[in-house]
Amino acid sequence: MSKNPTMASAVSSPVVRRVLLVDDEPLVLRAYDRFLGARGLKVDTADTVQVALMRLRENTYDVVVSDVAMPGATGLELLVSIQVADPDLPVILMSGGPNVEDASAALELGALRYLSKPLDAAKLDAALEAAFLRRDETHEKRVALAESHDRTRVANELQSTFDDALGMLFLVYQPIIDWDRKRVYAHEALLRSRHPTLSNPGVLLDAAEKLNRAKDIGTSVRSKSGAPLAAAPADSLLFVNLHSDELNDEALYSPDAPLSQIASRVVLEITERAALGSSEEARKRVATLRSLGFRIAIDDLGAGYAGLSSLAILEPDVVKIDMSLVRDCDREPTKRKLVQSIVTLCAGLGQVVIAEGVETVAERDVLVDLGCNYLQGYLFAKPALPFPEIRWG
Ligand code: G
Ligand code: MN
Repeated sequence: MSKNPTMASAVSSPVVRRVLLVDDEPLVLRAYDRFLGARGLKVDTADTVQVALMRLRENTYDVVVSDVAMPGATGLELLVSIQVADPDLPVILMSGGPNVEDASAALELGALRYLSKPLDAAKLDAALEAAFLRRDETHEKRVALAESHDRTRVANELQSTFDDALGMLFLVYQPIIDWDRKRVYAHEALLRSRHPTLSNPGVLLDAAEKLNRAKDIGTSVRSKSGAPLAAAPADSLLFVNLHSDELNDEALYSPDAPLSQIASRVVLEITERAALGSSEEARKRVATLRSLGFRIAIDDLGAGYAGLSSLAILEPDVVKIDMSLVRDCDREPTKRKLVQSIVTLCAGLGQVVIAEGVETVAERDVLVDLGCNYLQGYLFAKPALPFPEIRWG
């Protein structure tokens, strides 16, 4: 950054402004953190979009200054999430390799500025000043106009961005293997989108939830996911993730629906990520799905949101152990004991157990030793277009 420490007036205002600074490069993060701190701003940092989203949930900021190119989700994806959650929060994007497509996408999606790195101090000051001005103006406007037309426009734009992403949705498939018999037990269909800014499935689902459109994603996934099954190994099953909102979608229960036609080969995965609603209601709905021929799996068992009570409520046919319990199970005795307990419990209940997210040979060997014969993870195959090769060795 060029050294030109002229203080912008809004930057030196008596209100302490809070900045969220996002960049995956530690050196850049530290340098800009210092620069902003020297201007009397209160700075929080994040080295990934995921961390940034967590900070945004926990704190209130006056501006977000974010890098564009980062591994995982990009600054543009962060921008979209912010536009969904708080369209009045100004976002300044910065890029080490600025290009016209990104710049126009950024501005179209509502970024306040798109700056190139290394940042020019005067330009950054001017952008911050504009951000704080806008923050104050929008705050006043909001108080005056509860129902702002701007908001409707932004919401409509977001709806249309989301519609575009929905139109570009496709599925990848990850094998679940039967280790003993060295064959494919099933494939899990996993959601992806070719949309340039809403491609990360987590960000897409987040946007869907905020727009109350999770059902629409489910409809698309359910209509597409079964198509490649004809080319899958005979008798192999298809695992499809259900969002809990889909349980309230009558279309899910139609005997004429595409998935219902192949229900005997389909296992529906349910998590408690969003609440299941009343347990009586969930029980009834799951019973209806079973009467159509579907089997039921509990997804992510052992993650924060999938509690043991879901076993009692849903009485699943299949239990998927979350990858947080699988990770390093060869080195962590407590994880081994937890896996062992789940395997024993599920064997007693006649349930199939699958370990998710297996990444190393050591994890695989421990899981097999513990009696967990069904495995899924990058060690065997990453999710890919139908159907990825399996590495057995
Ligand atoms: O919540 P659910 O279990 O459906 O999430 C599956 C996600 O986990 C997918 O997005 C998939 O890409 C990812 N995944 C699959 N196998 C592995 C793995 O071995 N390691 C990691 N880190 N992620 C995995
Ligand atoms: Mn799943």
